[in-house]
Formats: sequence, C-alpha cells, structure tokens
Amino acid sequence: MTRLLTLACAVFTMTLVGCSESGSGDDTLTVGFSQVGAESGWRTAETESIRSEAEARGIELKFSDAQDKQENQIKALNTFIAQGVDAIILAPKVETGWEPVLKKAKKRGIPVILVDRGVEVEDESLYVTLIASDFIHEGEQAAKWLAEKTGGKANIAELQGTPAASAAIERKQGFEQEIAKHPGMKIIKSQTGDFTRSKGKEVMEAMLKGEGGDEINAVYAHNDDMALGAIQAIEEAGKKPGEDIIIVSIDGVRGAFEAMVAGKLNCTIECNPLLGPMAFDAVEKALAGEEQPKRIVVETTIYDQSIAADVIDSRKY
Ligand code: GYE
Repeated sequence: MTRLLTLACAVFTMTLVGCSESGSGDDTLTVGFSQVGAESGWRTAETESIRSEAEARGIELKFSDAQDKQENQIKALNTFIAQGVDAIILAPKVETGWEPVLKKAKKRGIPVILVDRGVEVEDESLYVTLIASDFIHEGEQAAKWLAEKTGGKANIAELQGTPAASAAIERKQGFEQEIAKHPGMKIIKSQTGDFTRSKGKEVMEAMLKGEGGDEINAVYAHNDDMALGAIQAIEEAGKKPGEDIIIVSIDGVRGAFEAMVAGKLNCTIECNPLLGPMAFDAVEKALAGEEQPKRIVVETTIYDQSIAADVIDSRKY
C-alpha cells in the first residue's frame, strides 16, 4: 500500500511542476510579441531588435505582424493569452481600444510591456511599463531646428503619421507648441502620410499641385520614410529638396542619412527603434516581481547635414 501511495504522490508532484512551467512545457520563457506591421524602416529595425534579443536570451518568441490593423493585434493578444505565454510585448498601433484584452491578460497574470507607442487606459495597472521616446520632445526639437534654420520664417507642409497613433499625436503637439513662439512660422498644409514612403510622396505631390503649393518652403515629416517620399515628389515638381524646400523629419534611419549626405534632407531627429534589450529587461523584471517605472524614456539625438557624412557608417539601423 505504502509503495502505491508513494508512487501516487510522485505522480501528483510531477503534474504540479508540469502545470507551473511556462507554455512550452520546459523552463524556456515564452513571450508573445504583437507588432503593428512593416510600414517603415524604423518598424523593421524594431522588429529585428526584438527578434534578435529574444534569440540571444534563449527566449521563445511568438511573433505576430498585424499588417497595420489593430483588430489583428487584439486577435494576436487573445491567442497569446490562450496559449499561456509568460509575457506579452505590444507595440500598439493606436492609443485606444485596448482595455478588454489587457484586462484578460491581467486576469491570467500575464505582464504586458508596451514598446514604441502608448495606450489610453483608465487603469494603468493593465500594463507594466511603456518603453518609448518622448514624441512631444521630438516635435519640439524638429521645430526648434527649423526655426533656427529658417530664421523663424517658414510656410510648412506637415506630413502626419498614422492617425490616432501616439507618435503622430504627440509629434504634432510638440511641433505646434514650439512654432507658436515664432509668428513667421505657419503650417499651411497638413495631412497624414501614414508613416509610409509611398503615401508621403502621394500627399506631397498633391500639396505642391494644390492651392498655395508654391508657397511651401519647408516640410515637417513625422518620420523619415514620408520625408523620403516627399523628396521624390519635390524633385519631380522641378524643385530642389533641401534647398528650395527645407525638410526636417524624425527616426534617423539609414535612408535619412543618405539623403542628408546628398543634400536633399536637412535634419532628422533620431528615435531609437532598437528596443529589444530594454523590452526583455522589463519582461524579466516583471516576471521576477520587481517594481518598474511606468514610463521608460528612450533618449533622442539631432542629426543634420553638418555631421551626417561623419556618422553614417556607424549607424546601427
Ligand atoms: O517614427 C515610424 C513608425 O511609432 C515611433 O512608427 C514609431 C513610428 C516611427 O512607422 O517610422
């Protein structure tokens, strides 16, 4: 009888251990990553950073590319929760609509780390931390640089990022509050180019052809990809980008440095996409029950034509 009882206890213990281990059945961490899509060079660099960091740490990464649709991100998070992942990393396309799925993750005790863009939620305990640049500051820096370059006089065409994305909302806010200090600086046209090169070109073409297009002497693009599209449109309109029209953008991708070396882009504000190490540090701290700040700010740096050639070879993305 004793032997049978001992065996039963052993089996029961093994079962408990099995249940307590992560989704993959061994002690390998399993993390679900919901990515917006691949709309820009910045986004691709961010994805690569997270993938390579997971590999370096021996973490099983379940990756979902939402093809730029929030409903696909929500579906992915529901799948990760059903699979019982240890943690979730989310790059939210837009700020709103996340409460229901984040409440489910919280109920299952799955920590959610936000990277890159923020969410609007009543209950901030629905996510552990947001690792992102200060987009308002980026907008302010772009405006300060442009004010200095133009002597505080510019008729600006603004290429906005994805509607309802915190990066677009806050970059616009930061830029506008800074140019308000310069009566000679006006945004005379503003439209979304959805953070893509093709849309940036299309919108810039329409702005140049439209009423008042000839007055445009500056472009503020919420990201480099749209700025590169605008450069193509400006050239096709027979104008010199970087000279006839001064262009400032944000991200700091390699194409921006190439355009600055060619004299076609004037300035980019770096928004570091290499968030993998910080994201997995936050995952590991969350799983260890360590306290973390609600907001981890990624530093930004200004690059213009004067230094582009010196640094281009050392760029990591
Ligand atoms: O600037 C852009 C990407 O959310 C900071 O999204 C990110 C932005 C970035 O499409 O290139």
